Amino acid sequence: MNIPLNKKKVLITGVSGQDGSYMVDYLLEKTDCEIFGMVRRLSNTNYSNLEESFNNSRFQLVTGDLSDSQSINKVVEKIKPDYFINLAAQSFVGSSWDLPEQTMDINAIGVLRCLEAIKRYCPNCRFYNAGSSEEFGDTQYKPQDEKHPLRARSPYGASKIAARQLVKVYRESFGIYAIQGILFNHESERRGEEFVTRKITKGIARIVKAIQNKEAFEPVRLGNMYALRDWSHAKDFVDGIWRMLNQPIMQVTDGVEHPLGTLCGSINHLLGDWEPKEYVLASGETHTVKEFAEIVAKEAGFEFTWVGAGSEEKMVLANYLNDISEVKSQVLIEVDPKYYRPAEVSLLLGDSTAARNELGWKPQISFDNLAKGMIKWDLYESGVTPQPTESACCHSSCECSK
Ligand code: G4F
Repeated sequence: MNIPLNKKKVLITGVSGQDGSYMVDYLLEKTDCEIFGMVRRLSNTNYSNLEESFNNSRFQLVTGDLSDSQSINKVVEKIKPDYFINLAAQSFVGSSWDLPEQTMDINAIGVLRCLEAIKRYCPNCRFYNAGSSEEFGDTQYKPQDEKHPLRARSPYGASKIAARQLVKVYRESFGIYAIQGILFNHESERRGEEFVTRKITKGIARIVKAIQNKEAFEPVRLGNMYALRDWSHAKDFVDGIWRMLNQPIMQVTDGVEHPLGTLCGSINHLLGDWEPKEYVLASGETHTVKEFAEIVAKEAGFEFTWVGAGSEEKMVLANYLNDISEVKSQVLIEVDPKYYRPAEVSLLLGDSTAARNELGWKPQISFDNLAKGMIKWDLYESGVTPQPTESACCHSSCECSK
């Protein structure tokens, strides 16, 4: 492990996943930090999201495992990071009913292991833990802001609430700059295929390819298409996370806040009565799974109609590039009750006013462009279309003004 002396050091867990890899891209571009990506020692590794980062000497991998405190202690003791961004998790809500203990162990006890390591080896480190709108569960009002009660509907949601409480305890007991953001759904072409957005875009791309090859195809099978989610692009959220980690430290005198500085490092123990805040990151729009599927199918060139209702509802092909005479199957999407969850979070709609006003954060990529960008990417990956042209700044769907 090559440890630099002067530059700020950032330790990121979950670094090969969607959020971790975008965080690496962001930090390499926007800061001069040295980045340590923590990965488990696995025989089957997939670092495809990190391919470009490996060319940068400011990025390196280290080995550690959230389920093993010794390995975390070792990494933290050696690196003594200035920032510790914990993006590793059992992040699939659907699996959390089948793997409740593992979910709790990684998502809650894993956080405790990180906090203990920080307390012991680098108490001035700033710690971010990935929190979730799933903590709001059966929501009481909309849009949901930071004050919304925590009412989990899944073992996953419960594990994130437990982690939030641990982060709070370590912040208040030991003066550690430890926060857990409240992130609503965020997606991209790096999203895992078990999540509904990527499952749809991969599935529709597979169908386009089958039609091109004049082959029959299986439909995409989904659960509850009427769940409402507040979806954004993951790229926008890593910017929000970094802003949350870099709130200026304030000193509270007679109830009034005065800035102490923005540098992390040796001033955390002066937090005193001031605490860093935990913010909601969200687009402020909510859409059904069905709406997402419609945008994707249209972008892929399909004309379709919906037939049936409930578990019989289907998206059926009406036309494809003006000719369906040679198409061998007709159903693009159908419901399979096996994907229904034991308890559903029906409506998520976030209120990120505080992050927008206090951190200057704003998402750049719309829901529509997120869906279109993802299907374009999957059509390319399936070999149906040439590579989408990236805009100068980031992504084919990006709307930012650069
Ligand atoms: O894509 P999903 O699996 O994401 P979910 O459960 O909302 O959780 C994601 O967002 C959270 C933030 O709010 C994160 F904390 C969490 O880690 C994860 O990133 O499901 C979205 C919705 C659900 O209502 C689900 O029931 O889509 C519905 N759905 C319908 N059919 C399906 C399917 N979900 C999946 N995964 N697969 C289906 O076939």
